[in-house]
Amino acid sequence: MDQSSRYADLSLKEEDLIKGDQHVLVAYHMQPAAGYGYLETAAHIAAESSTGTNVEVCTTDDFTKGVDALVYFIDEAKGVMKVAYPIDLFDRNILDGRAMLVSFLTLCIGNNQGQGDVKCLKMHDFYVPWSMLRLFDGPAMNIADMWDILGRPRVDGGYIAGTIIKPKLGLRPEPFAHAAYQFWLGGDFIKNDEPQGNQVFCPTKKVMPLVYDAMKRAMDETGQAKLFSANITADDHYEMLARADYILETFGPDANKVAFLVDGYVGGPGMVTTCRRQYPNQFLHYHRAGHGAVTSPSALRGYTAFVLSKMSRLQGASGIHVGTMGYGKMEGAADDRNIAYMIERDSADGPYYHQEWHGMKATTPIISGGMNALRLPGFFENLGHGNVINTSGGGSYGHIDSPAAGAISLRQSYECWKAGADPIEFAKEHKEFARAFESFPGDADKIFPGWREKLGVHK
Ligand code: CAP
Ligand code: MG
Repeated sequence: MDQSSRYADLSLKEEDLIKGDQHVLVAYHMQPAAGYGYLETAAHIAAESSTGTNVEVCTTDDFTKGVDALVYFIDEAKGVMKVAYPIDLFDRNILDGRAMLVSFLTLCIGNNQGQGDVKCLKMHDFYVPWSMLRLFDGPAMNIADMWDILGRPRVDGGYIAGTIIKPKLGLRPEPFAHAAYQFWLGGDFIKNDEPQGNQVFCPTKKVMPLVYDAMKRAMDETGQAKLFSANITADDHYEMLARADYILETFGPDANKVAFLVDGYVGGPGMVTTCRRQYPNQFLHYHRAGHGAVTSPSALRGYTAFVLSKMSRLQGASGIHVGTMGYGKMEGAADDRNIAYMIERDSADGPYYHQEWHGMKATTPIISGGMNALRLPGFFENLGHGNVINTSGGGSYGHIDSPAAGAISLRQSYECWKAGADPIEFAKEHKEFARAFESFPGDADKIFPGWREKLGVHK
């Protein structure tokens, strides 16, 4: 049934919709299934994503039609469609009248994902009007709070050298804590790996006291504050709270040095908001493991990594993994820097919409995935700054001297880039950075051809 007479109005002007401040706007890449018209399919998507279904129903009244989502733009040749969603469509908390991200997902990336008349439907951008933006929690903490704890300026406090306890799973409490201690002798920040929790071979109530002891010893020995991002991901809300409360109690006077890691994609908005609202004094670390199922360029439905990151700022993520923009091991490209700019700036352009954040705190880009001291300079050059948290697992525990040397090599890499120094010349004066070349020879050969001769390495 062609519903375009009701669910499409191509005379609507985007600037008027933005000025009206009453619509969430969404840009999708869409291809209809064979045999279906473009506008007809777009209108069906708008229907299923708001007030309709695949047939007329007798119960529809005039008020209903007033909150129809409307297709206001299509470019069939490029496969782009845009929909205006009246903000009144979205669910509000009965507790405080505020917005919830799950409603945005249920409507805008909900049933429309399974329609038989659609071959491809992927959200590439969305615009949130101020009337809706102010109803989201946004971040309570971000990198500025970490710089504070590390004794750095709250603005441009620079690169935070981090790691992930590796191996991903399999360490028991003592070796786990020792791995943390070794890295903290040179680095700032350690996170649980995304699946690390309360495994039977490494119970939370055994390992966390040992990690805290390792943190205290490392802080004593280095005279520097250290940070730990503890995974509290769990299915059950109360389990999550139990983990978080135990960890805060364990770290006691140093609880301010604990961030909470939430596997936000697999855990979903409920888990992220639970952490955001129950623990507003802790940095909310959003790990996105699993997102590739929908964000990968090979996925024909879902949404992009850009959309995921923009949604995370609304939810209140203090930091989210934004990928390595082609410099690490995961999918990504240099222009993914627009993801970082959208979550860290107060005013930024997405692929289809400009977004003003009206002072909502920034979400910090977290850079992870196959990174090491050799890959970082190119990354910083592409992004244009180093005000990020970087977690290099292999890049630290794979350094041939020690995890501490790995950590130091990461920091030296940032200093090299910041100084605009030539990495080979810089390596001649900085041992840990130089030894990163020998630790990761494949990367060194690719990024710095001829490095062996220049650094006098002959094996
Ligand atoms: C990185 C990592 C990260 C992913 C996350 C891992 O380890 O801990 O979870 O890279 O990817 O488990 O692979 P390495 P993203 O540093 O050893 O690669 O940040 O793109 O979500
Ligand atoms: Mg990981």
